[in-house]
Amino acid sequence: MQQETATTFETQFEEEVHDGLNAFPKRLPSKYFYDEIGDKLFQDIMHMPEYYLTDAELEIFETHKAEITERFAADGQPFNLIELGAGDGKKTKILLKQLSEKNIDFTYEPIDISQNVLDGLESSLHRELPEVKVATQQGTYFEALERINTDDGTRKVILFLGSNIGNLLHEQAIVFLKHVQDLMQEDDLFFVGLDQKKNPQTILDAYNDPAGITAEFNKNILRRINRELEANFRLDAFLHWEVYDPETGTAKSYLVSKKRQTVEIKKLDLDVNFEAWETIHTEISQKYDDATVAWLAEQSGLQVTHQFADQANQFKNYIFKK
Ligand code: AVJ
Repeated sequence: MQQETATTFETQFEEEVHDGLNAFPKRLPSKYFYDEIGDKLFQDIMHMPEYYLTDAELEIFETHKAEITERFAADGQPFNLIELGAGDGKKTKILLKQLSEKNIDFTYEPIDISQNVLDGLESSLHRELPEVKVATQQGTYFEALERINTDDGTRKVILFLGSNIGNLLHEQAIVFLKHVQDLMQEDDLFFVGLDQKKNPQTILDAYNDPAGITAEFNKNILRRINRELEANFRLDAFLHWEVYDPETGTAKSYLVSKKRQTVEIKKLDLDVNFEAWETIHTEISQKYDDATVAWLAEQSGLQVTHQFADQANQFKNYIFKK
């Protein structure tokens, strides 16, 4: 039996920061980028010319909204349109508008970790599309998935946009997809946005912009540790570094210590030593191709039934069923 550690943690954040910075090589989970400042920085990223993902998915929705929503509506029975990690809903609104113009009966159920984000989304929807039925749910994907599990049997169309699944290694993505698969009924659909393999330079530019917004976003995790765990990371003593492996399709973000230094994290009672040029791995952003998507689906008990691409084939949205 493994021995219990003496340290107990108040939050999962404390535990993951502790474990990640004691590991070799060091790592921190990208989900902790998203506090109030991080949400704002990600909004800025989505508006950068180099971050092609958002515009490409928007183009797909504009071009294919008729076919996409027809497939969602299928048999004409009412359905729940559930979105995992809804954010500002900018892209989804294109589909919501199309569905409502076609008088299709559905309820939009956006799920997000941030109540703040959900409140903003709900009020903008009441203003822009007052006829759309909205039921927001606050929570993590997995809490949300549990709630989906206990619903009333109405047909489900689950949205997971923006290549959000790309933050997961294939192995973790399969666990996630299996969860979703397990909660799906025969006629339910799963609509997923996945960024595609492309010119490696385009990917590096998207994750290493000259204005340094992505660097700020990456370093925000240090800012957050400073604030929430009483630490003294100096943000200018770390470098944002991006690599992309065109063979595996994995983009990786690092924070690199520019010098030998020690950082104190008071709330964890921890001193973290960095050698000069030592790394913290903070994020992966996986890129896909059709063969990899088919393999992931097969591993998770899903099938790809349709796919939609932008003109330049930068990004694709796939419809999966059980
Ligand atoms: C929100 C996970 C899709 O990986 O492309 C943007 C986050 N990181 N720039 C991505 C992100 C750096 C983004 N996702």
